[in-house]
Amino acid sequence: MLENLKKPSDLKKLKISDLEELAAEIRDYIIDVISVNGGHIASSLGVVELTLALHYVFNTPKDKIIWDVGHQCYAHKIITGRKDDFKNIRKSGGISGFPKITESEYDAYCTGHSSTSLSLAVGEAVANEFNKSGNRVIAVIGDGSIGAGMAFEALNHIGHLKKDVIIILNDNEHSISRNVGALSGYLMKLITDPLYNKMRKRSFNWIKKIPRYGDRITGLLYRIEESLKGVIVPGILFEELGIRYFGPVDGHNLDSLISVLSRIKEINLGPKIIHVITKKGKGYKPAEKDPQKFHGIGPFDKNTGETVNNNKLSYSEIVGKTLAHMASYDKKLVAVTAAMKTGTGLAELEKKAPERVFDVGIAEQHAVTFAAALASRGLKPFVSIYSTFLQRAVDQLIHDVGIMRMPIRLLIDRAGIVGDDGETHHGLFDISIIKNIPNFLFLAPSNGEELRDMLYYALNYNEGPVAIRFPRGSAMDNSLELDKHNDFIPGKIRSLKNGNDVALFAIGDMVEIALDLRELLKENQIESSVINVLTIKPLDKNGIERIIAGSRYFITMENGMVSGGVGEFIVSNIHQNLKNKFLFASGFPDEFITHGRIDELLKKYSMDAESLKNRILNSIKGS
Ligand SMILES: Cc1ncc(C[n+]2csc(CCOP(=O)(O)OP(=O)(O)O)c2C)c(N)n1
Repeated sequence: MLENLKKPSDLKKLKISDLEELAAEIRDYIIDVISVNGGHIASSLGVVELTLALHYVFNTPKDKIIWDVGHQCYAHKIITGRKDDFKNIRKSGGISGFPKITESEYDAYCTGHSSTSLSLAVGEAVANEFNKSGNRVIAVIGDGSIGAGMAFEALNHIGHLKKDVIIILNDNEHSISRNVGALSGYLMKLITDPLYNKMRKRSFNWIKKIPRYGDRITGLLYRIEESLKGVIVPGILFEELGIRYFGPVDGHNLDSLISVLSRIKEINLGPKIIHVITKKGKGYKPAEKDPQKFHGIGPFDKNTGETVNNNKLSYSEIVGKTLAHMASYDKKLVAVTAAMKTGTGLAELEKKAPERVFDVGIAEQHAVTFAAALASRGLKPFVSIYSTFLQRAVDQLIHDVGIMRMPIRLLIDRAGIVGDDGETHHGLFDISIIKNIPNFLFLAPSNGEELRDMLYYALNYNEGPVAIRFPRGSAMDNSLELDKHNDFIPGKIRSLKNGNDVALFAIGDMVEIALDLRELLKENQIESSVINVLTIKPLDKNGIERIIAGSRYFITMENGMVSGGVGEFIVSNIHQNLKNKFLFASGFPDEFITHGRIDELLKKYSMDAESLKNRILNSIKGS
């Protein structure tokens, strides 16, 4: 079936039983490819039927399907002309793991961060009306993502504007971990409460019976039903906001999905929300059993679901284990995560002290401001957020933390490029943002041991906010002792190797590359020094000037944007007459960096040791 499917309109020729068969083929194909490439498999497996039903009923690409977060788009990609390309998903030169407008006309928007779909959908609906296009817009948003502030802002606007927006609430009871929060409890109530279920039957019976007499009569029936429903079940949140609620619907039953969507398509009277119940990981037993593990996963054994363990501690694990240890003797230590308990390592602390970990849901802005208040009353909050998602909370860092010098301990995980997830997920902007916020102490460890020491330092640093940025991946072997530490002194560079020709100022994970680079330069009779910058702010101006004064040239190396980065910061802060020794700042240029393996991307942007050696040799020749 899949072989013959060239575009979504081909679906319309199929019978429901054919679609069921097709869904099974798509699942097998997703499992085959993702077990090799890695990816967001559990969410994608959960929406195979929903994807088929949407493309079956609506007229894509004119009608727009907006996938919130976008990690559930694999079936969508497969049936929208990218079946063969899917084999190379997330690989260098292959298709992206997220919807991407440059990749296909069926991808309405680029997504990767959560909770943008409702704002996009209402914008589309307004534009459709202005343009008299007659096109429809459908936002597919998960029960985790609908709890974020941005989604609430859009719901508020949607209920007010009353435009033709169709919202599919894809409820699988999970965010990455099990979903948290009052809204998630409320959704559960909608599914299980007998009164709501009575209403569900009513609303479905009603939509099945709508005669096709044109909008005026349909509108009248609609309003009668609306007021009746209000009497039977007062207080359905969405209805109160002015958005018609339909559901719950079994998201794996193509018959129900297609019949409900077809009827809803007929009614273009204002915003509607269809509550669809799906199972995360559906159809692949290991993922159904452990949807959290299979949310985003590297390559795994298809038969067993096992992944390879490299016996190394990741930076996030060092965070989790070190905080767990410190929490055992410091009762003021608390931690905050925005729906990333496992990814940030905080699950480790939660095992030891569940009452000290606050998972606030997908709410980075709230996480930061909440932590500011905790800090102001003497608690010691560690707020761990991926660099890319922290972009959501820039104003909170300035307004609620920086200005009042609130001593939050901000852990910026996945700083730098992250590889396969691509441009929506690389953490390339935190340096330029944080180093420009007054009152922040800003640190960057180059290995797990330094991170550990900085965490101990941060615990007792109360003069203002401290931010620590560290990359994705392995930091140290398992033997690193986390219940001990060395004293860390901020504001001081660490000189690792001496050499008079070129000084290599490296930040964070670039230190390792600088050490390799030094060896390559040596083979070319160039002696270089390697300097671990460690503190981005305040810069060790004297230490840096001393090194530059003793070198013929210098370069800077960072895993972030060159523009607004540490290199520029160093150059602008040093004494005028040292500036002519500067060769270049290595980092990422002014463009969005696509997906690919980290080593491939470093090479592509001439940030690996070999390319840097060549750049240095050429620059010296030209100087
Ligand atoms: C702003 C932002 N914060 C965090 C994330 C990381 N993240 C990716 S998916 C996800 C959970 C989404 O849950 P839900 O909407 O229920 O979708 P599901 O994974 O269940 O399909 C999170 C927290 C993100 N993509 N964007």
